[in-house]
Amino acid sequence: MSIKNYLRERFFPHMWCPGCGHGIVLNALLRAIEKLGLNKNDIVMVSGIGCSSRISGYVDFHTLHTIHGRALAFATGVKMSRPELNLIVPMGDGDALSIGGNHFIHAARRNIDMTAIVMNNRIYGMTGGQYSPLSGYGTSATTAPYSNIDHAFDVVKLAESAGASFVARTTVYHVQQLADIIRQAIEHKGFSVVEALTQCPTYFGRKNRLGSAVDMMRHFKDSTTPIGSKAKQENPELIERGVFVQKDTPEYCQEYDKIIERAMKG
Ligand SMILES: Cc1ncc(C[n+]2csc(CCOP(=O)(O)OP(=O)(O)O)c2C)c(N)n1
Ligand code: SF4
Repeated sequence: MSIKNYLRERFFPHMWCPGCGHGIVLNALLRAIEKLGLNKNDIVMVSGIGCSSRISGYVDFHTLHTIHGRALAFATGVKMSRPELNLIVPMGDGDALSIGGNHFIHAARRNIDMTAIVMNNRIYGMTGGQYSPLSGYGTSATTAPYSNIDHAFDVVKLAESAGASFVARTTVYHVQQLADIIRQAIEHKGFSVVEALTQCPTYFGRKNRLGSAVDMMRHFKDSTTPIGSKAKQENPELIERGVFVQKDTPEYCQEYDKIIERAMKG
């Protein structure tokens, strides 16, 4: 099936600013789905609120555009009632890890089979550039005009320690790797987390004087390296890209089925 069949063309043009990285994530996601040959009727995309969450308007799957920070809770409900469907949950860093941080931890802990894509642009884009938990110490935002004193945390480490059975990170510069990682995440049986570093030139870029969208993408190229590379040993500041965790852990819906079976036997 061609990629165009996965798009809701009537919803275009999209609402993203010129140079926004979110469209690249959409592109990579559709290429991953095309490669897997999934039927669009077997896919449910659940999103919350944010520029990133608007992605659910542009795909011709079953879609739920829900409330800020609660996409994983809605997705859990869908998956528990229709476990045969493929659940994809795109979230901004604010949506996933600020207001939605608790849901993120517990979805990972349960290892429920769905793919969470954290579109990390280090800012609240939709509401005008407030700092997010991933903005980082020393950055600027509309709510941190004299510099942010909150520290960021590592999404990959959080997801891993909370129990996600597939955890990966890459950037929108590395678009082929992004499509490949999303494909692997969808194929994986369990809670999969893909952190996609992406640019918000309108707020994070402008507030932090990072130049154009192209400059920001170049920065993703220069500031990241494959997991375990020699470059990382020489420069520990580099951010690693690739698949960090891929393991077999009992999946929540399957475990729940066993409980039902036990209960029926009395
Ligand atoms: C309960 C609730 N609180 C706050 C908001 C306002 N709000 C909408 S989107 C958003 C943050 C968006 O940032 P992020 O999730 O990082 O996505 P981005 O827009 O950067 O892609 C906030 C605070 C809301 N819609 N609902
Ligand atoms: S405000 Fe930022 S995140 Fe939102 S569409 Fe514009 S560039 Fe993208």
